Amino acid sequence: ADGLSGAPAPFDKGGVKVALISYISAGDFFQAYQAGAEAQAKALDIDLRIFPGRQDAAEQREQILQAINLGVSGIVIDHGLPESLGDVVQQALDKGIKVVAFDVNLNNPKIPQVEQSDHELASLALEQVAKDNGKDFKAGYVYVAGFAPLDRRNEVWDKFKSDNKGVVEKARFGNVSDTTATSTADQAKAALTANPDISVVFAPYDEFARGVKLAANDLGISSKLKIYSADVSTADIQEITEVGSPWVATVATNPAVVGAVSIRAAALEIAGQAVPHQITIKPTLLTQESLRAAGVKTIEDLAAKIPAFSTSDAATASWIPDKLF
Ligand code: SR1
Repeated sequence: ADGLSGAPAPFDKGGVKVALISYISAGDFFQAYQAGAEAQAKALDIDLRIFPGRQDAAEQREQILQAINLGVSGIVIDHGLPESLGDVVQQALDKGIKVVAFDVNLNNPKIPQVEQSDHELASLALEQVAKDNGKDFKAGYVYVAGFAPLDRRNEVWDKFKSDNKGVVEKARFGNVSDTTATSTADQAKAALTANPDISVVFAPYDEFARGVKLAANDLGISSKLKIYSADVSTADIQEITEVGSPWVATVATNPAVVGAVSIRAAALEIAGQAVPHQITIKPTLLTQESLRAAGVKTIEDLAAKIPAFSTSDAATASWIPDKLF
């Protein structure tokens, strides 16, 4: 470790240990988030220890204790179940370890919370739903309670339904696991078969949307269904823009940028510099039509066209390199 010239201690010496502890590692969003965190850590000469997430609350607790024993200066917690994390996170804070939370509400004034502005994300998606379908339709909804971003998006869906009584939620399903898309596809098949009048599915997580699209394809109903989601990846762009795709819009940030912001927030905390308690990265609406018209095929194409997909001004400082992608 050589350190960063002009950086405050301990980054001037380099090799600062930081742990990234995820609840979920599978899927495009989480892989890109981790890649962004790794790129930012490398640029800061951070020794990043990555603990893979297997949707296991007990294992995530254990990983936090392991990170404490490794002598890390900071821990980034990426998703998780708040009720199982409070006491071990407090142990880390008591040892002077800085903690940053992404998409898990740890409700502690000492812990900066990173999120993708989920209320705005869901609002943009549902505005597009209303624009394309009016306010009188039968809907399917994919949701799993207990995940902070999904719970925030759900608040907006609830309000959308109560403001628009012609929108009827006929079926609700969902699953978060290491096979989210295929398990959701099985549930979607049953829901769409039982409710053939569903014309819109709000699936605010790309793995959910991929599952619903698979089901629509298997049932041969892609032409009479419209799917609206959150998140984007190169694979998602291909699925959205392919001929006849029912996946017509998504609202997203670049997850790699979110990963980088999370590491920068931890670095600022470790350096004793100010970090806002709430750090939000704003999402962008991406419709099938706009992606096709702009010839966007990859996340890199998006980064070239939309500044928010290449960088964010959240949690920056003059000593932190932030041109990573
Ligand atoms: C299970 S929670 C999945 C969501 O977490 C991140 O906020 C992504 O946007 C994804 O939709």
